[in-house]
Amino acid sequence: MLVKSFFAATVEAALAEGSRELGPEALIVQSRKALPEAQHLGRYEVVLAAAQPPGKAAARADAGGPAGTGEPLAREIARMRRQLDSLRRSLSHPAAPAALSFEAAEIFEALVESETETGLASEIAQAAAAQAGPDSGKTTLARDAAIAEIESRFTVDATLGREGAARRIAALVGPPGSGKTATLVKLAVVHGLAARRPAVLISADTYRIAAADQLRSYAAILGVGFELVETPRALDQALDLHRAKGLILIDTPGLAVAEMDQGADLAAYLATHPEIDTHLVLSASMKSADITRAVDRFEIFKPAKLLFTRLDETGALGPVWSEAARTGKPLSFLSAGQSIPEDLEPATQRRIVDLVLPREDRSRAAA
Ligand SMILES: Nc1nc2c(ncn2[C@@H]2O[C@H](COP(=O)(O)OP(=O)(O)O)[C@@H](O)[C@H]2O)c(=O)[nH]1
Ligand SMILES: [Mg+2]
Repeated sequence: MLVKSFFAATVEAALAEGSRELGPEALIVQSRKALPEAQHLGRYEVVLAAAQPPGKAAARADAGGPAGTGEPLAREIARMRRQLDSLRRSLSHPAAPAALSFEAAEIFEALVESETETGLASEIAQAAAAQAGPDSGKTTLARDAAIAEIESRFTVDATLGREGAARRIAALVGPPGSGKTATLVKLAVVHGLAARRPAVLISADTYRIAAADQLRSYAAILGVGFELVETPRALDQALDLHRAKGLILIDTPGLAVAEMDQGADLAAYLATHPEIDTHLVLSASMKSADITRAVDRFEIFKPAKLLFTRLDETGALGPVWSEAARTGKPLSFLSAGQSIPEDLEPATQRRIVDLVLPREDRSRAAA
């Protein structure tokens, strides 16, 4: 076993020099900013370990591992190669933290792949590195630390209406086509019909005639009440009229960027009635920056929760939890398809974490 430090102006250069000297199979023990006393040798230090210097490498493929772990050499080399690849890829990312263990670098890479906001991905990876220590081979420890860190950054709240209130009132707001009406019908089935709670569906969507008709038809099929309201005042009256109902769900017009003004009165009404639980409905397949813009734009409604649809249309859930982390708003429900009501599920941290940080064996199998 040969352990050696390589210094250079960049991590990449130090790595390149190290692999030239020790061979491409060399294992990275550590990469960090050089200590002050070694700064004259180069800004970064990469510590590499090799089983033996190249050339002298023995052909005893099933001899004990280089660290004396008893692991067959071939498997050890394959593992080192994966770690090197993974570290190289993540180090080439502009937001990658300078010094990460392999395990933390792999976590960073998985998070970036899930399109988690890079600053957040970097913080999670660093926290995982700090918890698991610099030692390699502690994949589970680092992963558990990363999971705990992710879970501490966002919340879920899969409830409708104020908990404990005699009647539950919820409104769905969001951009056109985000899935408000479809989700509202799913919620009516699960939290109304299935929970034996008398429900009424209210449509405040008077901009598109067909939109209200769609909800009216669903209400008829489900056998629940339906009201179309044109103004916040009419909404107020409808809420009063249906005060004995256990569940009231309010559908709202999908407001495009240029239409936000038209929704100002409704927004003001919902924002000032805390008994109405407003969920902002967004498509998980939207670009991350567009999700952030939509969240900021719909803040006039003061939505309490975020509800994501179209999980079936994206493999990258990073933006979903990054947005929950950024805003501090809990995730309520997740929709992953058009089936009513099967494709609606309560948001759980476990589900989100499983999607953004696939298990080691699963990501390996897929690679
Ligand atoms: N694939 C998929 N389609 C969805 C999902 N949720 C809603 N949709 C579909 O998206 C389209 C627009 O939904 P709609 O509820 O009318 O959007 P709204 O304008 O926000 O009311 C409809 O065809 C829905 O069936 C989902 O989770 N996955
Ligand atoms: Mg609609």
